Formats: sequence, structure tokens, C-alpha cells
Amino acid sequence: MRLILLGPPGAGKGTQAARVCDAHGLVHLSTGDLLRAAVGAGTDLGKEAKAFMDAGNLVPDTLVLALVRERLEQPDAAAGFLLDGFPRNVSQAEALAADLGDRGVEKVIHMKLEDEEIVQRLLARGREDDTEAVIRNRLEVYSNETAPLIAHFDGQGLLVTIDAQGSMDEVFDRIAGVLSDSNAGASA
Ligand code: B4P
Repeated sequence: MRLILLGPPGAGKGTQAARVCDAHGLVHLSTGDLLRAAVGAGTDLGKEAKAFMDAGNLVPDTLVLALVRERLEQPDAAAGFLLDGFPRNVSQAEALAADLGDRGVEKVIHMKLEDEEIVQRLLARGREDDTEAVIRNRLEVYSNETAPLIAHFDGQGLLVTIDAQGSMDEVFDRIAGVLSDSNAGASA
């Protein structure tokens, strides 16, 4: 399976991605995790990315694409992957499609959640970029740059929207339902 989890910051993409990858033996590629690892390791890329992340802005495409390409080129990714937090804008989506060619993404799961629930979840998480002002900026960046991907993938017939409100188990069950439907479709 080749999947994308799309949704606003704090929708629970990272939380659900880990569970889905465990259940289906997929490589979990989180650009947020890769960027935080680069920042933690003090690489040149990490140093460049840090100021964007601290402000809640998108890291430039060239940096993010370099990380994604390096990970997708590793042999284990050939068996299937889940992209978590990537692509974040239309130009990243187009670069991904060009890289993958005819082994493109099969499904995009859009996790929908109201802004106020997002703010509460992220304030409770308390990561360095989880202050209220930065969260509000991330929501605005999402609406301007990432939300257009909803129509983009819908137009390609790849999008399924699920409600990301509710417990982690309830949300996981909704995603599992989408994936079992698509497996049934594939084998029909
Ligand atoms: P990300 O790491 O992608 O972080 P996120 O969107 O905030 O989190 P996510 O949706 O994964 O939520 P989570 O499961 O953790 O991005 C961070 C930054 O990196 C961006 O601002 C940007 O600067 C940069 N970046 C990343 N990718 C990029 C790209 N492609 N291009 C450019 N820049 C990029 O859940 C959040 C919290 O909610 C957790 O505490 C969790 O425990 C809780 N939670 C989850 N599910 C819940 C539920 N059902 N009920 C209650 N709480 C729940």
C-alpha cells in the first residue's frame, strides 16, 4: 500500500500513522519527525529548517524533498509506505507524483478536525512549537497552503475524508474501515 495521511496540525496524523504502519507493515515516513531529527543532530539542513519550524511555517520544499527522496529510495519502502505530514502543498505533491511515476499513491486519507479541538490537543501536547500563537499560525498556513490538496487529490479520485474527532481507537477504526474497503476493491 502507498498512502498519504493529510490533515491539519494536531489532527492525529502521527498518532494514527504509527498504528496503521504497525498493522500493515508499512514504512512510516513523517517529514515532521525527519526534520526534528535533523534539528536534533545539528545537520546543516536541520539548522536551516529550525527557524521555519519554530515559527510554524513550512520548511522550504527543497529541504523537505531531499529528506523524502532519501527515505523513499531505501529498499524497505518498495513494499509500501505511509506519508505523514507530506506533501504539505501542491508543489510537493507534484514533485512526489513525478518521483513515483506509475507506482503512485493509491489513497489519501484526509483527517478532518475543528480548529478549537486542534488547539486544545496541541496545547496539551506541549512540544516546543505548541504555543498558542505558533499553533494559530500553523492553522493559517494549513488553510492557505495545505488545504488546497484536498481538492487536488479529490480531483484524482484518491481522497477519502474521515472524522478525526473522538478517541484514538475510534479514529483508528475509521481508518481501518477505509483501508479494508480499498483492499476489497483491489481484489474484486
Ligand atoms: P508535524 O510533525 O507534521 O506535526 P503536526 O502536524 O503538529 O502533528 P500531527 O497531526 O502528526 O499530530 P499528532 O499525532 O502528533 O509538523 C511540525 C512542523 O514541521 C510543521 O509546522 C512544519 O514547520 C514542519 N514540516 C513537517 N512536514 C513538512 C513538509 N512536508 N513541508 C514543510 N514543512 C514541514 O497529535 C497531536 C496531539 O494530539 C498529540 O499530543 C496526540 O497525543 C493527541 N491526539 C492524537 N489523537 C487524539 C485523539 N483522537 N484524541 C485526543 N488527542 C489526540
